[in-house]
This record gives sequence, C-alpha cells and structure tokens, in this order.
Amino acid sequence: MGMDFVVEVKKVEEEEEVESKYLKGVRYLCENNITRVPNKYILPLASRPEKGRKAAAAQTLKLPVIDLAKLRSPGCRLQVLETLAKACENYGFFQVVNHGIDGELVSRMASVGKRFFELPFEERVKYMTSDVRAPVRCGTSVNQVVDSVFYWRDFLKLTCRPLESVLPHWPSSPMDLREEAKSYAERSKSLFLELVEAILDSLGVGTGMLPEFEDGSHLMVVNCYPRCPEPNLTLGMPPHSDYGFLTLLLQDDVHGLQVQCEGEWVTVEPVPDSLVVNVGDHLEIFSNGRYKSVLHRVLVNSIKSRISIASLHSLPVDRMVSPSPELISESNPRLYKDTDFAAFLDYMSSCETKQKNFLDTRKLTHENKRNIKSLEE
Ligand SMILES: O=C(O)CCC(=O)C(=O)O
Repeated sequence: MGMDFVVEVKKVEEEEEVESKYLKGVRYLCENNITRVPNKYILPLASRPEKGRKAAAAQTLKLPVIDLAKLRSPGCRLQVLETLAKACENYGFFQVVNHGIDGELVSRMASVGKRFFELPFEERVKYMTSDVRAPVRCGTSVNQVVDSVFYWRDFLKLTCRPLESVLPHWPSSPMDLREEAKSYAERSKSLFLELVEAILDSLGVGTGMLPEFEDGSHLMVVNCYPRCPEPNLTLGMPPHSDYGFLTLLLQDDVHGLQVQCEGEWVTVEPVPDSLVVNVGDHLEIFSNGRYKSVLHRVLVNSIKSRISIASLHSLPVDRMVSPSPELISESNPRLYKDTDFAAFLDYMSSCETKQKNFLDTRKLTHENKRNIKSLEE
C-alpha cells in the first residue's frame, strides 16, 4: 500500500468524523463551546442575512390581527372575515389573539420543548432518524441528508395523527413532554378547525369539507435555534413556504422570523399571547392563487437562543389537493395542478426551497401567465 493512499484514506476518515459531528446538531456543537461558525454552516454571500440587513433591521412587521373573540361574535364576524381575507391575500400571514388556548398550557409547551433540547445528547440521539415517516424525528438543519450547507437549527418533529397511537412513540423525557404536547396538539387542532371554517367562509365556498379537515394531517415541529457566534454568516432556516393548509406558529419573545413582503425581508414582531398563522401551499392551491403561501426564513442571533413550535395542519395525507371548483370560472381559470403528499416527499428529498411544480401551465391565458410569474417570484 503506497504512502499516498494511506494519507488519503486518513484524510477521508477525518472528514467523515467532522461531518458526523455536524449531524449531531447545532446544540451538540454549542455544548462543545465553539467560538466561530464552522464552514459547513457558512452560506454563499448572496444567501446571507446581511444582504438587505439594514432595511430588515429598520423594518419590523406588525401582522394583521385576527381577534377570535370578535370572529365568534355574530355582530363582528363579517368584518373579521374581511380582515382575514385581506391578510391572506396581501401577506399570507396574520396573528391570532384571544385564540382560547390557555396561556399556562402555551408556556408549559414552550418550556417542555426547550427542555427537550437541554437533555444530554445521549437522550436526544434516541430519536434521530433519517426516516421522514417516523412518528418522532429529531434532526438538524432542514434536510440533513441532502443539505450541502447546514442551517443553524435543530428540530423535534412529532406526528400528531392518530394521536393515541403515535403518543407512545413520542419522547418519554422530559417526563411531562407527552402530556403537555398532547394537550397542546389537541388545542391546536381545534383552533385550526375554527380558522379553516373562517377561511372557507371568507372564500365564499361551502364548509362541506370540514369533516375531512377533522381527519387531516397534523405535524408539530419544535424548532431550536441556539445562540450563534457569527449570525451574519448563516440562517436558522432558508427561505421556504409551508406545504400544508395552515401553519400555527408559537414563537417565544426572541426576534427571528422574517417574512417576504414586497420583495423585502421584514421581521415579524413577537406579540405576547398571540399565535402567528400562515397560509400554506395547499391553501394557495385550494384558493386557486387568491391566498398566498409566502416565503419566510429565520435569522439567528448571538445573544439568546430561540424556540418556536410550528403546527402544520392540512387535509388527510392521501387526499388530492385541487383548486376549489367554486373558485374556478371562465374568467378565473384553474391555475394549479392537483397535488398530493407524495409530491411533498419528493420535494423534501430535493432540497429546493420553492421549486414546487403544481402550477398548471397547460391552461393559461396571457393574463394568468403574468399572475403566475408574480407567484413564482
Ligand atoms: O421558527 C420560526 O419562526 C419559523 C419556523 C418555520 O418556518 C417552520 O418550522 O417551517
């Protein structure tokens, strides 16, 4: 065996060892006291957050507010539905207040999510798997199997359907995780159903699909963004849109979520006791493009770690998603192809953040092609 070969093998082994360290997650790196961001997390210049940073720092966005107490009041409902429609058309995002999920439960959920990531690595590693269908999955970045550059984020994904059968697979530590996450998941589902009913109302379509949503998919993602020694070189999450119908996001008091608004990245101001809600791709398709699934991303910072809990809700996984027939007419032709959950899995394994090809380019008029262009941008 030549000396060069031995040196080469040793180099490959060393590189593999370093790579496997990154797969253990950002918390693991931070527990080992790093002071610089490793190359693996350094984004190309054009993708770094400081591009447009001045504008972003100056611009925080107060999202349109949907007051659930008013939505429930017959005298105010119509006006709230109008605000809801405008928010979904113009921002793809809104925040809900008076949502009815007990504040103590919200705090306990945020606390148990945080404590999960504070567990020793040996405990977290039990849930690390690359199987995207596992009922519980702990991981790092977005898709650690294909990401060439890693994002400064660890996550715990909990499948929430059917709740009773997935529950025994959820982490048994911290001891209160199952109980709190189950209660929170149940309340999140009820809130989602209430919001979907309002969304269907605001679109002027019947509520006949509600039972399907009751049976729909539900995934809870606890995101952990540890403090980052050089936050300008990396991101917690890249620009992406969410796949489902609606995402309900609980964020702590640390700024980080940015939404694309008129071509600029603007930071969403965290509002105590509210939840951020955004339109997902399935709703964009269902509404035939009237409601927008908007790109968003996450910044990290050097001062305080951040936790968020995203609840992604949609139709059942085997259900085709199509534009509502009530929203298609000669003057408003269908803009999207049918899509299903398999398309989502393809997309997940492709690492592209907005290369989702459910636009139906076969039946387009010139006017619609122009609309699509703006949807794709
Ligand atoms: O952490 C956040 O604020 C956003 C998380 C997010 O975009 C996601 O989980 O898809």
